[in-house]
Amino acid sequence: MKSEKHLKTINSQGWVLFESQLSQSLTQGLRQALDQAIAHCGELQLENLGQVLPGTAHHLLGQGPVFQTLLEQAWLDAELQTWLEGPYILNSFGGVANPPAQSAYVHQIHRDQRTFIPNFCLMLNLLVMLDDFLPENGATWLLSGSHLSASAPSPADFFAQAQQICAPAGSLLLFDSRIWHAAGHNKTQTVRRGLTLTYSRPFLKPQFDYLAQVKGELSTHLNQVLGYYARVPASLEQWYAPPEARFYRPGQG
Ligand SMILES: O=C(O)CCC(=O)C(=O)O
Repeated sequence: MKSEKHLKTINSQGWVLFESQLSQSLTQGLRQALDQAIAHCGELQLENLGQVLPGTAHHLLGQGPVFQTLLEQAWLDAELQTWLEGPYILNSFGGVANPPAQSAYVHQIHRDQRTFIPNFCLMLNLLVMLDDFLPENGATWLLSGSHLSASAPSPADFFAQAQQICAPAGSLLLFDSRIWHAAGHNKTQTVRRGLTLTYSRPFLKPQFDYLAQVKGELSTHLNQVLGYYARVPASLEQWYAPPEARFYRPGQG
């Protein structure tokens, strides 16, 4: 099975690249919706935090139907299930434009899972490239194998050993959330956009109530990914429900 082969790669180097997966029309729709979301979130950031976090938007589900479409299409579902050993949920759904000549928190060397658990993959990042990722526009730097290490590399060690992951728009980069990484600096005149999703095992609390952002009947996949099968019961009636109606269903880890 292909996902089994990739499992070895992600276990050892911490990441796998899937080039040119999304159609051009989906990629274009996501670019437009991300531009709008960045403008909207920028206004909120200024109003509430007193500053704009350059080129960043958070919790995109609910900020444009195309973001729900992307989730519904279940990209890399087999791989996510293999690496997270069963059903998984969305932990966060953000976007980055990496604007020219600006610094943002994503340029710092960081990892997205703050709690380091050795030998246990709790969360995976899915980076959806919406523009071509190139050395000059700040393709993401990843330090292969660093998901196995508890401590942060020094900047000198990081930039001596890390590599920039370059690929065409529409490519998907999946990596263990323990890996040390950084957005590159954009030295061109145009934005380099990407969506930054994380998926976790269902028992990890998501960063946002994504179920509350969607309306109407959802597919089984979307219910799973948005955490409908991993909710916290609020009454004994909800707790004493048959397995198929439980708030926290069997098989969710
Ligand atoms: O935009 C990038 O290149 C990296 C984004 C990132 O660091 C993150 O989502 O944690």
